[in-house]
Amino acid sequence: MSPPLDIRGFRFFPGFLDRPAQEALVNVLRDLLRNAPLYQPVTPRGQKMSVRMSAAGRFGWVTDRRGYRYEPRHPGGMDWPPIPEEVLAIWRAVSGATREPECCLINWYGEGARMGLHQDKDEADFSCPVVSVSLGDEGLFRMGNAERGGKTESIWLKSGDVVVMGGDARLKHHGIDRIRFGSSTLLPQGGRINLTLRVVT
Ligand code: MD3
Ligand code: FE
Repeated sequence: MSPPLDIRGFRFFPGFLDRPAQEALVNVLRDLLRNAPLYQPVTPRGQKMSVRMSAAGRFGWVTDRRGYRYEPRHPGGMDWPPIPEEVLAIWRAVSGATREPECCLINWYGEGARMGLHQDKDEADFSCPVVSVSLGDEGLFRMGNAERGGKTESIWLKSGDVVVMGGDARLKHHGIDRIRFGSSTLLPQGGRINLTLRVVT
């Protein structure tokens, strides 16, 4: 495993998953999403998000009119499926954490979907990193600062890339400005999947 590239404390592992590993992961996720379907979350202010979401693990991150939070069940009422072994293996290889992730959030970006600059602050222990896995179309990832405003830096995340956000980077603002719809052949219908692995409690 090559050492990661460090940009503002975000640690990048470009091409961490080769094409066969990406395909195997998509097959696992296809099964998982049959049991925990993607849905369109609504912000506390009542805006539909452009990203569709689901999750695996003991908790899934959800948003609706009642607010942002982690929930032990899918909005449809079922338990979240377990985090697949293939995904846990990525966490163990790159996170440097002793704890196991309790949530694998699944974000699906169709044409035109984006995610505004935000911080991830709904977890209890910011000493644990967050690990992101990108699959499918490229996404323009913007990295900012722990405070609001200031300069930002962007990088295109490609299918198979893994990013670790720990230490100083854990509370930095970040978002996805846009995707290059159709830039990857991994997902036959196009789009981008991002997995984020988190310790919640
Ligand atoms: C930096 N997802 O789900 S992954 C999110 O590609 C989220 O779907 C984006 O931001 C996506 O919250 C970006 C990279 C990422 C994920 C979590 C972070 C960066 C992070 C948590 C803390 C700091
Ligand atoms: Fe985030």
